[in-house]
Amino acid sequence: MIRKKLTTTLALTLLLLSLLYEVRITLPRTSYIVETKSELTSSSLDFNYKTIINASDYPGGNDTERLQAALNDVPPEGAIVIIPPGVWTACGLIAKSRTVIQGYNGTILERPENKTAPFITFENKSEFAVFNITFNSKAVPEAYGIRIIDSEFFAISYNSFLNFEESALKITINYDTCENFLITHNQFKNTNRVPLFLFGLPNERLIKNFVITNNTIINGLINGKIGIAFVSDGIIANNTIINTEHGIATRCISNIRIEGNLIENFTSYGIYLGTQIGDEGTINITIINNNILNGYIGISKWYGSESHITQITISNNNFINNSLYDIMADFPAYFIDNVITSREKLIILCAGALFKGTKTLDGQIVMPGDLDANLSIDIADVAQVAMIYGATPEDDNWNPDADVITNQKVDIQDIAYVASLFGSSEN
Ligand SMILES: [Ca+2]
Ligand SMILES: [Ca+2]
Repeated sequence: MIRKKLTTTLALTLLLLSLLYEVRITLPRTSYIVETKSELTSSSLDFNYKTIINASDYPGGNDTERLQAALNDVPPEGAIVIIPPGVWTACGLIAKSRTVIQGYNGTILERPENKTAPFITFENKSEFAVFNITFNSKAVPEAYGIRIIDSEFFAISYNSFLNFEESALKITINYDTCENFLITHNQFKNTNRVPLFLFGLPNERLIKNFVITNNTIINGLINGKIGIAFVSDGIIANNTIINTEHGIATRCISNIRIEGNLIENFTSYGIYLGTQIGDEGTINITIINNNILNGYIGISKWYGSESHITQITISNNNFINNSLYDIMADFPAYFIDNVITSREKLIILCAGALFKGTKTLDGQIVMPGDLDANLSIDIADVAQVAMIYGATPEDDNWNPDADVITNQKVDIQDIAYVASLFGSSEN
């Protein structure tokens, strides 16, 4: 009965969370509450279990045994397992439902020698959290941090993940769903191979209803990024990703908002919208108010060859100083009021990519198809493109601006694109 009530509360909370993304977690002495705040409303994900378990009270041959004994002692109605400050050399822990694992004042879990098991695994569990613990994987290959499988109603917050060569936090499904969860205020440092990873199953959206906010990823040149694949109904907001290979990597996602993230100094793609054969594709994505700076390509589809990408809005972002392109528009989307470094840093490869209010750093409007630069698409623009129909860079009359859908040829796609914009204006 108690559980049912709690679950109902949590369900309501997470419904609200799907609309919110400013998440604050408070950790008073005996109450563990994940709170959300916004101008509209507030709510909480409440882990206020009455039983407190102190891991120091448990005997064992090593720290793994002691911590596991403490976790085994969590009663069905739930408990808060406190791991006191200090270095605990432990991994391979298995946690139950209704368990809050709580560190404080510098609780560190360090990977034991010659062990590659995840630090903690939650499989088919609900109503749990991990707060305030530093995990140091000591750069051991193929060793994960926290693994969460087929679970719901959980929070992973205020932790530090150091020196991981495999996903520090990986959320997957085997048979069931993973839903209603928060990942907030964690720090990932020197973490490679997708430190924050949500990976569902193709053509399913069994990972859903999540909020990923205020996390920091620093240093991860081997596939360091936030990765989400085959997921739906989530928010990725206000995260900082610096010195990595990518920023936010997606593949086949639905109903996702990517907002207010800082992605800086990446060697490959800032944000990409990957696809995969056999999946329904990427649908209804809003990418807004992000800063994507000093990388290689700011935004692109990049991954996969399928083109089922629809209802994408990319607005009010800064794509600045990316060495190849700020925007590689190889997917259909509405690009609205974005700032790029210069005209040359925008390439359009897909006729479904439409632009409004794009500006360069020095304030110039970039209006693809406006060949005479009068900030409106009129008959003169359409005529200029049509006049050199068939031209390639070898021809005397070649005009790269007429090759709007860039393929080194002025063809029917270019004419159709400009004609479809007929009458539009940036004035
Ligand atoms: Ca014009
Ligand atoms: Ca062309």
